[in-house]
Amino acid sequence: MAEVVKKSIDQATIEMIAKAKTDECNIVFDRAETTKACPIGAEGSCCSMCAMGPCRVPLPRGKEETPEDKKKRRGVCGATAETIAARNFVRKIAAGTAAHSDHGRRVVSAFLDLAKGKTPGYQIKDEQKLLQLALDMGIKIGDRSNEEIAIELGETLIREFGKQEGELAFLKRAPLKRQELWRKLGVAPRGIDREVVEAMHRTHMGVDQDYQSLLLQGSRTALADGWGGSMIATDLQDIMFGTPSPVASQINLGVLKEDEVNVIIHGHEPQLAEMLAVMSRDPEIVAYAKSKGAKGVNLAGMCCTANEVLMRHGIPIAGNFLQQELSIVTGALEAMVVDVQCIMQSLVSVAQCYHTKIITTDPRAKMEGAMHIEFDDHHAAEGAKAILRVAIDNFPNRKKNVYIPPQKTDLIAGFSHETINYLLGGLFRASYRPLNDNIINGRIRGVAGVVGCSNARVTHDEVQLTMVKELIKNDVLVLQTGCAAMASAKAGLMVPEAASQYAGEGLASVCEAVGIPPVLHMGACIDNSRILIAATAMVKDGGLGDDISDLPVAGAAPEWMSEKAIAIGQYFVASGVFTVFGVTWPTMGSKEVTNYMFKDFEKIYGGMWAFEPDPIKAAQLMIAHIDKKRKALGIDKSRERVLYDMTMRRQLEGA
Ligand code: SF4
Ligand code: MSK
Repeated sequence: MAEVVKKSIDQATIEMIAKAKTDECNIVFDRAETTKACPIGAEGSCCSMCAMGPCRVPLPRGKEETPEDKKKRRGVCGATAETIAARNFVRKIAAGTAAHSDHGRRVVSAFLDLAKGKTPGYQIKDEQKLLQLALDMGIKIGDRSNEEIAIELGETLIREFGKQEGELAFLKRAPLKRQELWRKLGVAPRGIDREVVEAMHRTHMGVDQDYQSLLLQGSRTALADGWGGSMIATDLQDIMFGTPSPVASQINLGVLKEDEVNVIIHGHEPQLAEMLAVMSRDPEIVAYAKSKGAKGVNLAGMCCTANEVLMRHGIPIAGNFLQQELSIVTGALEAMVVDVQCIMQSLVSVAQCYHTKIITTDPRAKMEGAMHIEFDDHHAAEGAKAILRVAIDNFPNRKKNVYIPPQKTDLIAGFSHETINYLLGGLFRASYRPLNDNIINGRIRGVAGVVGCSNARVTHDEVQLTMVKELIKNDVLVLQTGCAAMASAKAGLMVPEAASQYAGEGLASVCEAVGIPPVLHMGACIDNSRILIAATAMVKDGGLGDDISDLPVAGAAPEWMSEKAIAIGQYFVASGVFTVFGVTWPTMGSKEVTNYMFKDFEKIYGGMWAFEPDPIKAAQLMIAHIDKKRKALGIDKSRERVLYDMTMRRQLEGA
């Protein structure tokens, strides 16, 4: 058991790892032991951009690199270790940006179909956000119908992907100073697809061979993700499915039910998940489930799809990235329905140990051995029902080895930018002013975004949780998305009561007055764009400088694994945020490139990267950065404390 404990600190996960062993089912935690990470690839020193390679140019082991060693560290074409490390890094950014942005493109196309009346199952849920976004984009409202406005908005936004000149429209949402800096540096993205294609071109054999120039294109590509593809996806999803507001739910494998048909939705895009959420309660589907001996259909989420349907429907979450196989290991999962991103290919072989059906639904993401039921937005209800019937038909096939671990934890999610604005300022004076005031008076020391994945190379959930606890203990308000948010939620940090238990005195007093947890769930990976908007709102509300880089804020992805995390990190850095990653750092093979990103970037962007696998040390780096910014703003000494309690907020609203 001791050996199992090291793999995770989450009890449900620990129990399921042990069950997988008993059931002789090979899972990710086993493969992480048998398949060692390649140290040369991990440090970014392997180039496979042409057939004269792959060329490996690792740092010398066990000794300091001499100038002579450095000269020898070249590929067959002469590419230096610097060029190779930077090229590999920029390709990760391009892949991450492509993933988020292809998601965004699919959302725009669903939005256009909705506006044209081609998808009867969906409606415009947030009219106010539609009109606001249309105004932001310069679209005439007048007496036009919502549908007419939506068509023009969708057509305008779809052009953002293929635009060749100019700059992305959403860049205008950033603080003015930041926009000017991007223009001066030449990193303001022109079109989303254009930046990804140019990044792939410039990293091809024999093109851009100056690491600083390569990294500029890395920034431009990443900004096309954060202020482009991801932001478009978040905004249109809110319009179609509703802007999240606080919602209570539960998380962990204990949300699966012994007497119901369990269906997990896993992946990233919410269209299908939304329809499954509705159809799982359909009387015809419930009756069909009962006809097979189950009490009903129990829908739960996994990874970022889970965050999407949690935020809008309160659907419970079964777990984060490293728990996807384990939900099958319970023996109680009838179907896992997947779309795109973060879906382990091993799901099919794990399912063979039990009775689970793996159902792929997206033409871009098929899996050998899985059942494919292609989801079509135009016939969404029928598609969702067909999938649910497959799951229900599978209920009688459960084997004897069913065990659902009891762990499940309460959480509150749904802290969109709009919700935070309202909670802090009240309905009539929605604003970040009270947050800024509490930062200025020192009750809140700063704000940290802790995001990203779980990674089988470190103890599951431990790194995130240790970091988040250290931050809130030191009065840093934590905003979270993705699988990192789930680690905190499982540990009980996402309920208002966590404030008095885990947060420092100042942060706890603000959380108690407003009635919020000290760790706020802001959504899925693409919703990191909400954090950019929140940071911009803090700048615009005044008192904390005139750019994101002036704010006492920091970012982290302590258990990252996906290329999307690198794209996210780079757009945070290029937006002026100090960002710390854990686990491993993919340019370690070049000290020059790494130093450039860890030091010189600050002079260029006002934000920079850092790598620190120890979560306490990483949190302390973030706190030191926050304190540095507080000092620069002249708010390092606590001022008179103005706390907006409920009474004061009511007075404000009534004024
Ligand atoms: Fe080797 Fe150069 Fe080809 Fe890369 S591009 S594989 S360094 S020869
Ligand atoms: S799902 S990208 S493991 S956060 Fe977005 Fe989780 Fe990372 Fe996938």
